[in-house]
Amino acid sequence: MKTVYADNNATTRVAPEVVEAMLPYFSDLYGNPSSMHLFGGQVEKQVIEAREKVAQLINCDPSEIIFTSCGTESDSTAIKGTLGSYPEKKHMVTTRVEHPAVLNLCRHLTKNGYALSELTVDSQGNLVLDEVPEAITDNTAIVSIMYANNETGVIFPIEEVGALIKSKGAVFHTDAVQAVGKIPLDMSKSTIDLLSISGHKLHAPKGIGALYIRKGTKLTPFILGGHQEKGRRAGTENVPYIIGLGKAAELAYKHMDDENTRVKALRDRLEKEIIKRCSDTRVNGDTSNRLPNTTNISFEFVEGESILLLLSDQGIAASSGSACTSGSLEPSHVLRAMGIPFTFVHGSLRLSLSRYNTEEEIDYIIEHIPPIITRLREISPFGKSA
Ligand code: 7TS
Repeated sequence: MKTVYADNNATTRVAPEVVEAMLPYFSDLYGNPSSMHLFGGQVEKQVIEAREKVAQLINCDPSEIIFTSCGTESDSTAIKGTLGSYPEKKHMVTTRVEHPAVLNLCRHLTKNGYALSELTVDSQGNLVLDEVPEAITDNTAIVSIMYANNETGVIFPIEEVGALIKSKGAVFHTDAVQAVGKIPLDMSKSTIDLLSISGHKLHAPKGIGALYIRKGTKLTPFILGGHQEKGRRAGTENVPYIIGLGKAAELAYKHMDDENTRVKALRDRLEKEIIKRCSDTRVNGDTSNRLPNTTNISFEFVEGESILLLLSDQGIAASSGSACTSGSLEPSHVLRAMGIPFTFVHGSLRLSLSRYNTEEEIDYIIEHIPPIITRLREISPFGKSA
């Protein structure tokens, strides 16, 4: 059966070049980079190079990057590590549309004596900037605001938020898991103190991430033990995966233009044709301020889960809301925060592309969606057709 993968915000294919780069580190080059002997020395240099490549992708100094196990660990390290460094401050600021890696953690921390302010978004999914200054007080330890939303792709005005935060003395964290590798980021010109990266969103394997820590930022380690990562994250380095992330970062840097031109054109055509061929649809999120690879479309009078199952029968992989929350059958917290009508929230479909998608695959999706929507509407109590 033909398959088309359009769920790249959930995870990506590991690039063949990444697999190739990693393989020697499972066999011949298995040393521990901290070891004094030749086996250690052989891999130490490559770990340094991988760190340089990740640093290049966001234009920071390599010493400002630590490797973690995933985006979630980077988020936890940033938030818990900051709270640990400022024990006198008991307030956090985030947004209602964060990934659960941030939102569930912050809400959990409110049970441990912390106060939380959750900023809202407008109907286009854009951050309500006016709320930022009043949300931050002298008691605010950390402001954690995602760079780009995983469900809609909407990009937040991070530097404008940063400018408002700086005068208040709070640490500024951004979960940039969906932005890194898709749009250019430049830490040399930024107000960001901490930035989370996840390998499996940019064609590295699952199980590797990174955290950017601006020089001079106070951060209590989340995992204590050995002296790895200059004492900022203990545990023997996951050398093969670090090499993989380095290679993926190098490729993402090289393919950035393609992502912003060819992939964007594929996404735009896909979205336009679906909207043209299906009635009672809407695009969720500000179409002029989005990641180049993501579209989130709602089909009124149908269930997103049913669309996914029928698409899957045709070999097409997509997502409704976020895979991380879909297990709970709760409608998307992101679309609800945007105030999208209930009947549209339930029929939402996220299609997220990558540099591996082709024109032919886009044609295949365009061909299969309208009959699926017609079929589902025919059996729905509303009796609508596409
Ligand atoms: N932050 C954001 C913005 C994300 O989109 C994800 C994963 C994470 C953190 C977690 O990263 P991980 O490396 O720990 O997996 N997002 C999704 C998604 O949108 N669908 O499935 C996973």
